[in-house]
Amino acid sequence: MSDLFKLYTWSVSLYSGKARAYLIKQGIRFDDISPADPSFKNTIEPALGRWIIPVMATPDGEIVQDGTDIIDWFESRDMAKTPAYPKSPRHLISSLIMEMFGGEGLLRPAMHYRWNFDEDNLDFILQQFGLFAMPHLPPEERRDMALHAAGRMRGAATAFGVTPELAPHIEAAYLETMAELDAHFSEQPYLLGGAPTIGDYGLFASLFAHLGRDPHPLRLMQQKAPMLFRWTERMRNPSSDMVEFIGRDESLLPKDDIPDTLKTLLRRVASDYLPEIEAMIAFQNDYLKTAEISEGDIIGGKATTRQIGFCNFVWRDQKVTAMVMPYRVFLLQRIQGAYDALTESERESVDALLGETGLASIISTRSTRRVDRKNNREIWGPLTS
Ligand SMILES: N[C@@H](CCC(=O)N[C@@H](CS)C(=O)NCC(=O)O)C(=O)O
Repeated sequence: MSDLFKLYTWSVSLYSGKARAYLIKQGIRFDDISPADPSFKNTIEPALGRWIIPVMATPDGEIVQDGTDIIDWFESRDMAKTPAYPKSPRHLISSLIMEMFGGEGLLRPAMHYRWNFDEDNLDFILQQFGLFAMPHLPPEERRDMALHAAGRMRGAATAFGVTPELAPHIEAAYLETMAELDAHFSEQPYLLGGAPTIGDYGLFASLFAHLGRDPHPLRLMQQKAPMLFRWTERMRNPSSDMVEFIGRDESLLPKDDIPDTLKTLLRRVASDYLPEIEAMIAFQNDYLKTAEISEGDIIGGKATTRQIGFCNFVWRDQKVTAMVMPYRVFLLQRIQGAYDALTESERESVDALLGETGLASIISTRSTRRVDRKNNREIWGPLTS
């Protein structure tokens, strides 16, 4: 039996990047395997009840789906070289917030910049989708099938709120966000100093496979945010890759310090993602009032369901409609759980930071029922109020 971990991924997959970057940074020996490999259909899919990546298979045959769960598998076994979860309170909470923002809050620009720039992107995307999904077919046969899959994913973009009316706003917001990320990574190698933490891995989801790899947004990043681009290289390098930060070591910033450039990014989460979080929780709490649910039920009734409905909210004076995905509540609860576990004085210092950055309600906006994960899927947990 191989002693290597297997990671079922492909490079075009947003969430795969998060898990892969973690394994690379921790020096864990693994093989990237395509889900087109027969073992995926024969072993992984039946175990999960759905087609989804990334999936990790451990040398003992354990199967773990989900970027965060893959990271936590190693963290809970003390196998991390540089732990993903900072020990000090403000570092921990801001890193968890950026995890959620990177994987979920940046999905609108990630989908927009992949699917709405066909002239620059489409040939490359179809070639890549065909290559990874159907490596056994001759290249000329792959394109038609990839086109079919692409049609499905364009549809999914709309469900995330990517519409023609919103496109100029998504672009304006992304340009601002990119500039803020560029300013941060001009001063810090990673979000919190000299080593990556969970927030870096979360951000890497959107900022690599789509925004840092598809031709149109990649060029935009190289032209407008070269230090952000450097960070996307750094996150794929087993070394700390901080050549431009002479004299820096691999430790996090001292004294639980949050640099101003990170405060700016937290304000960005408040302006660009908090309205959606609040609308999502309001929708879910309403849904929970009438839905017939028992603790332990698979959310949506089957493993393949990702959303329970649509919520509306206002962002940049625009009305946005977007899917409500309980997985996001799971990520939100991680922030809230970490906060609840702090001492009173630690909470005070976190409260000051969240107050200053407009994020106070990220702690108070709570679901009336927990979203938990069991057997690699989201389930309804106990009532919380
Ligand atoms: N919460 C999951 C999300 C994984 C996910 O959405 N993966 C996409 C590819 S990037 C997928 O497999 N989608 C297939 C589908 O939804 O049918 C994670 O973080 O691993």
